[in-house]
Amino acid sequence: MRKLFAAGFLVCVSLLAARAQTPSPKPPDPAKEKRLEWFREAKYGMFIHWGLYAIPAGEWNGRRCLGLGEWVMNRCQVPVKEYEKLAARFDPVKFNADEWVQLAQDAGMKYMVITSKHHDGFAMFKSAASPYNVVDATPYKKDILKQLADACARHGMRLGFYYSQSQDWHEPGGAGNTWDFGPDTAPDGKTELKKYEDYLRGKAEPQVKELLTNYGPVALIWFDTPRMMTPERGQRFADLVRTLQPATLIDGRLGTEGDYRSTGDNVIPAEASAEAWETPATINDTWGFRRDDTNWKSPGQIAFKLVDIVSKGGNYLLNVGPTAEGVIPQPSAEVLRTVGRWLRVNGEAVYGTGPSPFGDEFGEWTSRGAKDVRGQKLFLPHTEWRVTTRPGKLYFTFFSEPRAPFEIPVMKNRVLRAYRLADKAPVELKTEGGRTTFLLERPMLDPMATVVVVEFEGQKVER
Ligand code: FHN
Repeated sequence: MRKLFAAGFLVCVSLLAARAQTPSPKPPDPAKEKRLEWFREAKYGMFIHWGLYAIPAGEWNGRRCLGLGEWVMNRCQVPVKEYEKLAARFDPVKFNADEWVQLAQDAGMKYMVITSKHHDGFAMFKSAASPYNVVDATPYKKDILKQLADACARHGMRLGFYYSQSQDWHEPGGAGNTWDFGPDTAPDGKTELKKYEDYLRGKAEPQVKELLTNYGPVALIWFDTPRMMTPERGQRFADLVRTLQPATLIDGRLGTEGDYRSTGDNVIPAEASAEAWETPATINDTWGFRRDDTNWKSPGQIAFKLVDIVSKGGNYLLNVGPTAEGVIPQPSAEVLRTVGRWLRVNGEAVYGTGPSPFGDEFGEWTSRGAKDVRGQKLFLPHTEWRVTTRPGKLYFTFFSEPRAPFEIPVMKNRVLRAYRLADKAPVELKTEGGRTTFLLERPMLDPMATVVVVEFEGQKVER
């Protein structure tokens, strides 16, 4: 008995100790929530990866460089002296900022984020901090960001800038260029071998300052790959943003806390979460244009991913990779426009909605210990339907035809009525033994995705 008591006491003590170590949830930050308001409403944005890498488009001197288009310099280990010659050939005569913004609007996207400087170090804007920029180093001579910022202002579109703060393969002090400048760090992985501080203070920080000063309101700064970004260094960028444009959002890849969580590339979490988050994703398999990548996702796949993400509380930042001439490849534009047409009819189920109150519809974790390609526990997604919410309403989006009556999960609120969102046609509800079902007409009104709105008594619809 005494032994039992002692064991129980020990368990209690260790439980209490564990509780003491668990960080308590952070108190809500009203300023951050305010900044995030538009982001939570927007749900869907256009990512644009555009730079000198669009010229080689995945090849160097006739050799295919495998991997992402914007990584061509790295993949084919192109020396700076060779790669920078591309600037003399950059003349995107077909670039039309208004057309790009119009496409984003036709696609139903509510914000745009363009690479202002990717890892190759080339700035798509006029910069006093480095002559390696589109105005000073190309025959084109015009500031891409300025044109896009002006067009966005004309069309009422929010604009954000991607900025590679750590990797800069053009600068001896920047991270990432091992083929010209050697490794970033000693084998201990800590001791820095480059003049990284000089690069940060001499180029990256001044350029971020330029971005926040010369282009009007910046919706967000999208930092990336925070190599060697200590919290202190990250904070210097965060301070710049907060001081120059307090309303600008910071993504989740700065190296210190941003305003929202960025998932891995093309990663859609298995579950919903209340914090703000965003999935950056490709429409084919590259970000920067590659001539050989025509693996476009279909409109149905994009629509599913969008609603899947939104039903889990996130945003979808979908990328296009324009050609060196300044054209967004036609097949990708067509996919975007098709999804945009669907959104014009069904956008009420997407913009500004809340996440699913359920979760079972997302899929299930395999019980057999299998791993996915990333080595993570395997999740088997279900793709039949997703649900989003507004006060008093649930929006069920069906991606395949339910063959049997669909049972509305039991909620505390009483069901009032249901209708198809696209044409407002009533959907007949059957209630038996406390269970409410409906049968969706076949073929579905829109084979890509059909939304049924279910209205409930009261505003807060709860399980
Ligand atoms: O290395 C980059 C890559 O080129 C691309 O910009 C993506 C977009 O999320 N971010 C990095 C890899 O995660």
